Amino acid sequence: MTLERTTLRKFLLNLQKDDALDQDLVLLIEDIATSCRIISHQIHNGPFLNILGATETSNIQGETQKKLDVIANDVFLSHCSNCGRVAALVSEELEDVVWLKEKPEKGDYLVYFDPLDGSSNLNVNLSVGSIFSVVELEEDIQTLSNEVVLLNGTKQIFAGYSLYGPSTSLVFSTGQGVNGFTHMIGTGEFFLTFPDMQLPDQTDEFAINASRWRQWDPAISRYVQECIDGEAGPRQKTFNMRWTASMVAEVHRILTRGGIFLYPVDKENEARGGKLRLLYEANPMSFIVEQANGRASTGYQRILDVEPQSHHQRISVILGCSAEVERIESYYRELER
Ligand code: P6P
Repeated sequence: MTLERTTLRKFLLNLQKDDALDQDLVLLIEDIATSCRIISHQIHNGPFLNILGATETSNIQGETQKKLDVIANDVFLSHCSNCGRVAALVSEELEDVVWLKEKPEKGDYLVYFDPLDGSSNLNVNLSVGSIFSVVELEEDIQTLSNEVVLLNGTKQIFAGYSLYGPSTSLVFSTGQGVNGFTHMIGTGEFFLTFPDMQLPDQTDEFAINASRWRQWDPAISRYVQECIDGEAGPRQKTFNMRWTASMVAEVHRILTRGGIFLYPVDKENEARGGKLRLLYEANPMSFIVEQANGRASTGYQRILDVEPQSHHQRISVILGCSAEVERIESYYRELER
């Protein structure tokens, strides 16, 4: 059966043949996939490798780093450096941009990644993921400054994630829809298993950390309350709720069966701009969700249009089935009026 399946390499070379993908980007995506294979192996053998604990260090976010946060970051750094066209790397785990070239040129790549998202799930054997995206420089760079990487999400030419769950999924888009692959233990191959992922227009499932309800703004409170009111309320249907504390797992579930994910700015996190980071969490996931016929918004504007002010900037994230995201946007507009 597997002989009839499409490997990642075959899929990418088919895109390249159609001139939809540059050879260098094919190589970079393969290196990212290799990083995901290595991280998957580390995670699934974590208890035997003494790497599930925390380190003594914190990252720029002030979060205590797990040993696997550091390992995953190093894996991405080393593999994404193979491609001669990668000019810089932006990682959630590193304070500053990592420059690989003294004189970056037009056409070089910037790689943004969260090497291990949701790592608080590691010690309890729940899903975690990696998030990554690539932007192509539109001009030669004269000065290596952090500001160079502050490009909005519409500039992405590739975005994807790897979900380390019961199986390891690799899902990405190069702007021609969304396709998902599953890692076959043993052969190490990624085979195409979720071709052309599309979000349904409607859903009856929402994902939010409900323990934060006291902090929510009225638009979010209204939306969640109406979901909970179910058939007796204005939505006139029953909703289900999920929360896995892993954005990658939430997005994969939403891509697979629909839904909406909410991590809005609230009274507790508004001083920091929210919880999730724009460049290497919200932008890649928004690119993927839009490519799958969904919508991704701050509540006030399309996430991909947000002009970054700093490379670890946080942002409000509401993404998933278009009708649900549009409903919340309408609630924010009503509040403004
Ligand atoms: P909370 C993981 O730390 C993360 O960045 C996302 O993957 C996840 O959706 C969210 O934070 C979980 O946040 O408030 O449940 O800890």
